[in-house]
Amino acid sequence: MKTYTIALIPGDGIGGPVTRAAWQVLEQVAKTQGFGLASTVFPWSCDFYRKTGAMMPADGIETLRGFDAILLGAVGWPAEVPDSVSLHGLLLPIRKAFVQYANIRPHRLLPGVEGPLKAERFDILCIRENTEGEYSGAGGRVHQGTGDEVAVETSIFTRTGVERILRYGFEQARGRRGKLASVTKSNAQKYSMVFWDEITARLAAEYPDVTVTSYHIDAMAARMVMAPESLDVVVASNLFGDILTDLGAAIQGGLGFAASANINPDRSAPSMFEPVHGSAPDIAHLGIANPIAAIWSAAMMLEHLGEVEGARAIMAALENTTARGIGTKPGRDKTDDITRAVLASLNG
Ligand code: GGG
Repeated sequence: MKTYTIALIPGDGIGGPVTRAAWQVLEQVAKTQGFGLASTVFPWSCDFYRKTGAMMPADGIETLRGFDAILLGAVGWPAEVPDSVSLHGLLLPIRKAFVQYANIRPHRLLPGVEGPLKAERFDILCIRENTEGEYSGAGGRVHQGTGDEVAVETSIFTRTGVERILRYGFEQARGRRGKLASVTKSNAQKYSMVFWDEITARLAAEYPDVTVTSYHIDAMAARMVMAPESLDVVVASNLFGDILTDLGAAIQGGLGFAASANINPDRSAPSMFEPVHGSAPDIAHLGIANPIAAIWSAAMMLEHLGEVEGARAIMAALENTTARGIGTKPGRDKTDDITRAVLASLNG
């Protein structure tokens, strides 16, 4: 029997309960599908930072490298640790060190979930560049605290980075409905984004079966609201992808439904799976975090590991659960009740 080693990083706030829910579902699927799962829990979080002065130990990346995959909950506790410290101390280093350059975020309505739009039939796969661009961390501040203070933050776009994320997008589009939307702001950002557009146009010649359209980020934001059904695969830079996928989450009913995968397509290091949402300190102790995004992310993990039937079983159980109206309204149902309903659907 194949056993997968999974690093669990629950993180902060609602990260704990939603990761526990996802793990319960995974364990049950493993039993029925005949594969094994071995977890190691890492307490890396803002609490860990408070105790040690770092979000993870100095050898954290090397510790994770040996695992088949990483399942993460949520990171951030801004009342005690600045978000810029927690994000740059855990999530971003993992994505960069393990070359998880493709951040995949599916946006569609699960049955029974009411989104804010009239359009109900959309199925968008957002692909966010995940290792460079606006989140490269290149910059600095001088003359701090004086009237002459200067802050500079530089986006870095490399040919390797842009080409590989676009190529990944073209391949995904080829396996779906054959449409790729490439998102920039090349009228205003005339170096990096024009570079991105040029690479899109060059690659398009290699994929004559894929229909490519370039959009500016502002037009794409409007399109995702006005005509989401017209979109298939959407590829964007790190920051633009981050923002668009919160919009994607909103049109699919809320962050409680937005799953994501940080993929290393070459499989040279583990990939990481996490709900799009953060730690939600405002509801962290209420027991009402929606575990659906985390469970959906766990299904994406199984698919990546090759356990396609297991992934399908989880998605069917999620759809069965929401179709019965469970977990469909933010804050109404308890995390444990939603999890129990998913587990029951898996059994049924
Ligand atoms: N579920 C992971 C998490 O805590 N996300 C919150 C967040 O701020 N993420 C930033 C990012 O995805 O770049």
